Formats: sequence, C-alpha cells, structure tokens
Amino acid sequence: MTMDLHEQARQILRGNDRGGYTLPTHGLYPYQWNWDSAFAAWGFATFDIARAWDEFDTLLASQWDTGMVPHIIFHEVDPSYFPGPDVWSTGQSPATSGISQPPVAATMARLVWEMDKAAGHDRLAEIYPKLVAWHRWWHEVRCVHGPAAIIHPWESGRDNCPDWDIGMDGVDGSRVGPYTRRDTGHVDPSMRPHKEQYDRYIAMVQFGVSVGWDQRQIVADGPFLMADPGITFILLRAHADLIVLGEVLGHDTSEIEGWAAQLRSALPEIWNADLGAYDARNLRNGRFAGVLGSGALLAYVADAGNPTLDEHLIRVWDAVSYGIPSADPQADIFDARRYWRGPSWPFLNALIALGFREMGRHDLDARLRRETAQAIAKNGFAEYFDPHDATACGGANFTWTAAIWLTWAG
Ligand code: 9WN
Repeated sequence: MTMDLHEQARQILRGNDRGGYTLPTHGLYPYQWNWDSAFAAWGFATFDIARAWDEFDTLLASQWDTGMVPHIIFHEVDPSYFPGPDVWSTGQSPATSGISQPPVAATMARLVWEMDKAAGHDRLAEIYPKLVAWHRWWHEVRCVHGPAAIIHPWESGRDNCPDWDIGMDGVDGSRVGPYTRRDTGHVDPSMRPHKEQYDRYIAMVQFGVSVGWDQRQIVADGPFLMADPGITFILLRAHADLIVLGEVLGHDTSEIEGWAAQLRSALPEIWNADLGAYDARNLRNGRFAGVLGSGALLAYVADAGNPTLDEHLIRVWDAVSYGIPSADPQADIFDARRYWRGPSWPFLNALIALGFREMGRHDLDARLRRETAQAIAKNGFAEYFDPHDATACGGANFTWTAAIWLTWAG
C-alpha cells in the first residue's frame, strides 16, 4: 500500500514536470508557481537530486531586476488559466505575474542540500546570491512597516482566507469589466473563492498595471496592504536557513542577520492580545482581522510559538480529524471545503510540522503526519481536504501533496 503511494507520488511529480519546472497540477494551474516549485524541489530530491536543483534554477531565472521573484511564471501561454499574462501585463520575459509569494525557497533549498551536500554544493552556490537578493527585496519593499506585508491576497498564497476580509472590504471590484474565470470550469465552484472576491482580485491586478508594477507605489497607494503573519514567519524561518547556507558557502551573513533581527522585533505588532494569537492586520488603518487563521499557526516554523497560541492550536485541531484546518472551525466564517476558509492543506501541515520537530514536539509532528497521511491514503493526492471527513477538494494529482508524501507524510 505504502509502496504504491510512493510510486504514485513520483509519477505525479514526473507527470507534472514540464522539463525544468513543475505545474502544480494539469488544467487548473498550467504554469510555474513560486512556492509550489520550492515544494516540488523537495519532493524531487527524494529520487532525483539534480532535478530538484533544476526547479530552483527555473524559478529564480525569472527574478526581476528588483530582486522580486514573481508568483507565477507563464512559460507557455495556456488559455485554461485566468488571469493570464495579458492581464498581468508586467512586460517581463518570460511573462510573469506582478506580485510575489511566500519565500519558502531558501528553506526548501536547505532541506534539499542536506539530503546530498556534495551534489548540492555548486548548485547551491549558483542560487545563493539570487535568494539573498529576493530576501533583500522582501526586507526593503515589503517589510517597510515592520512585519511582512502583502499587496494582494494571492501574494500570501492563502488567497481567500478570512485574514484578508477586512482589507478586501476596501477594494472596489465593481469596475473591473467583464472577464471569464477558468478555475470554476476545472473544479467544483463551491470549493473556490466567490465572484465578489475575484472581482476585487482583478481590481488589484489592474491597479498594479496602472502604475507599471512600481512596487513601492503599490505599497504606498494601492487598494490593499495587510501585514501577513504567514509570510512574516516563513520569511523569518527562511532568513535563518539562508544564514546557514551562506555560512556553508563562506559568505558574510551579517546583512541577513540584521533583517532577521528586525523582523523578529516586529512580531509584537502582529500579536492580537484580544484574540490571544498572531493576527493579520490592515496596514492602512491598523485594524486586526480578529480571526485565527493558518498564518498564525505558521509561528511554529519560526520558533515563535507560545503557550497562549498552543491553546488555540489544540482547540482548532481537536475540532477536526485530518490535519490542521486553515480557519477556525468554531468561527462563523468556517467553510470546510472552501479553499483557505477551512480545509486542511497537506503541504502546509508539512511546513508546520517542520517547526514542531525543531521544537522537540515529536508528538505533534507524529499526529499531524498520521492525519495527513490518512487523508491522502483515503482519497488521493488532492490539493486540499475537508478536515472533518477527508473529502478530496480542489485539483487532483497535486505536486506539493505528492512532494510532501515523499518527504514527510508517507
Ligand atoms: C493564485 C498554485 C496556487 C498556490 C496558492 C493557491 C492557488 C492561485 C489560484 O494555487 O492560488 O495564485 O488561482 O487560486 O492558493 O497557494 O500557490 O497551486
């Protein structure tokens, strides 16, 4: 049984491989996505270490001159996804989107390097300066208010999670003009964001186009700017991994240490004392989202957990059966199958578990691993699962679900 699933997982990675880059899944996501790629590399490293490093190369080859690594790279135009390169209109070659995504690449590069240090040394040396430039971009462009900020929910990678509702309220989606969504043609619309949310997503893209994707201007004047606990923790963790990699390569890492110290000192700004948890925050008016989301629970990956947060973790986790839910099951906004408003996401469970292991909480790691594995064994390599009954949701044959099976869950 387990062997079969391992073989299936490898076949999914091979099947989604487009020669140097990997699709998240066929149909629904026909391009290279930033953080999906980093997880793909981790999965490939279990059976083809050279191919793992190729994935980082293709991702970082599309880095902008500013250091930003975009969230989508449109290698070959495919009309089955909206919004495509014509809508983003960034003028990059190959075409890319105009926002970034959670910077997990340095963390994944460290894991891949640790799996074969000799094979990885030179490949690592090639990508290291690019990772540093990307982290510098986060520090200088997105961390100007302290915690890591996002200018679009898609940048968080947790698109329609409740964290962004208060920021989305301020975005006018009424004038975006007609467009045709493609996602709801591939998967059950009840598992995807609502139309009102999509209108606003597109309005934010249109604003970016209107200012020529000048990121500082978007941060200063754009329709949406929120502090993201998820990216803040992922970046903190990735800074630490990048420092380790820099030391291995004999580089001076003091600049990265400075960014990490500054980011850690900003954590009190995203601690919502009323909620007793880290919380997303609208940087235009200082308001907290007031909901416990999956971003807050990423604190464990950055060694930023505490006993108050632990209570929330166990409360939301005990309310379901298949991994950590992406929203609080006791909150009104919880929706067990709608994307980031409740489902359990295997790759995110794997990331949180990384933190559990490093804290020495092997009991929590074992539980999360068991529940995630049960969902996959029951219903396949789905994009995400109903956390109550493990119903497979979203796309099938999903790259990062296969990858974390090979590296952790399986
Ligand atoms: C928009 C590819 C991506 C993931 C994100 C996930 C989803 C895209 C979409 O799919 O976002 O970027 O169209 O819904 O939310 O985390 O990287 O798997």
